[in-house]
Amino acid sequence: MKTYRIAAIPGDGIGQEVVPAGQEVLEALAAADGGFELSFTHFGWGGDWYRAHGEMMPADGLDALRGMDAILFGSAGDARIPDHVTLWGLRLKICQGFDQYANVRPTRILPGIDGPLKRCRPEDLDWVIVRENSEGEYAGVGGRVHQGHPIEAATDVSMMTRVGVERILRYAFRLAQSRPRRQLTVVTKSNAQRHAMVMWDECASAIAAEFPDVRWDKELVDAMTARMVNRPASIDTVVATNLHADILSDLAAALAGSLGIAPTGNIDPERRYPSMFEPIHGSAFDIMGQGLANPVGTFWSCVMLLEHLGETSAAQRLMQAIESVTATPELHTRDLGGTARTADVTRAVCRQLAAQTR
Ligand code: NAD
Ligand code: K
Ligand code: MN
Repeated sequence: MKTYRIAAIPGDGIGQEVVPAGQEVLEALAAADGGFELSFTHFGWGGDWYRAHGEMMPADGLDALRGMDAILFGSAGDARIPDHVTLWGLRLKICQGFDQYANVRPTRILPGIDGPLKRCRPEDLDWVIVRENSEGEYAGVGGRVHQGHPIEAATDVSMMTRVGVERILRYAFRLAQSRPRRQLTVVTKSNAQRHAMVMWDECASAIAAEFPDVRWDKELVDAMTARMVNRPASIDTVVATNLHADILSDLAAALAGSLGIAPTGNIDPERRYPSMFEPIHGSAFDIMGQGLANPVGTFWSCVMLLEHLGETSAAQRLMQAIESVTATPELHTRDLGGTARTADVTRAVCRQLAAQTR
């Protein structure tokens, strides 16, 4: 029987609550399915590791992950350490070290969940946002001179390469092509940012010619936020830069009901390295350690992990179990207006998975 090696990196804050919940659900699924086994390796990297070792993960940490089939991640972010240190020292180190250049973020209004949009039916909001995940605004290029002085200058250079732009656009067109509506919106800010964003537009037009069966359009990122609220049904697949898609996908999650339910995959489409799956949310300092975190975003990320491993039917069964639980108001966590706790939702999903096999 196939055994998949999974790295579990809970990281910080509620990552330490939702990743063990995700592991529990995946193990229940493997037990119920019987077709594959999972072998988890736990990595205690993050803020605590930083306080003990002066870094968020060991220098040779990527080597420890290299042989894994997939990574389940929680969050990088500790209230006592600057956010740019935690993010760059852990999550971005893995994303960039393993060239996980496609960050895929599905959004749907799950059964039983009320989004804030008044006239939006569940079928009107079924999106996938593809985020460029290796360069752009988060390329790490820039610096500060004369730090602390009145003449201080600081830059974060948004560096886009043609190779990087073409590969993410091609990935997004291919993904759009695989979805029923075959529709892609390319988001830029090419009116104000007249170099890299204009290159995006040019690359999009060229690559679109390779996908004559995909309907595509362009939107400026500011207008895109309004379109997401006003005309959700006009959107299907979206591709945008690292920063733009980061922001759009938190909005998307909120429009679908909560930041706590949204999943993501940091994918190396060429499969040279392990891909990493995580909820899109962060450490949630305001609720950490209280058992209040919604684990659904992590569970849905586990669905994406299984799809990536090719375990399609297991992925479908987990998604069904998640949806039957979201459809039950008594199993809604506080972010969804309910009183259920992380452990209640986890137990309910495991029970649902066990019931499916009977
Ligand atoms: P956040 O996502 O941690 O929290 C924003 C709000 O959403 C909070 O009110 C929180 O309680 C709520 N929320 C988030 N996830 C939830 C869940 N599963 N269930 C219920 N409520 C949930 O964003 P933030 O406050 O901007 O960031 C906190 C820390 O997390 C920072 O250090 C930040 O850098 C880090 N962060 C890390 C990642 C990552 O590792 N991928 C992503 C985002 C933020
Ligand atoms: K996360
Ligand atoms: Mn984000």
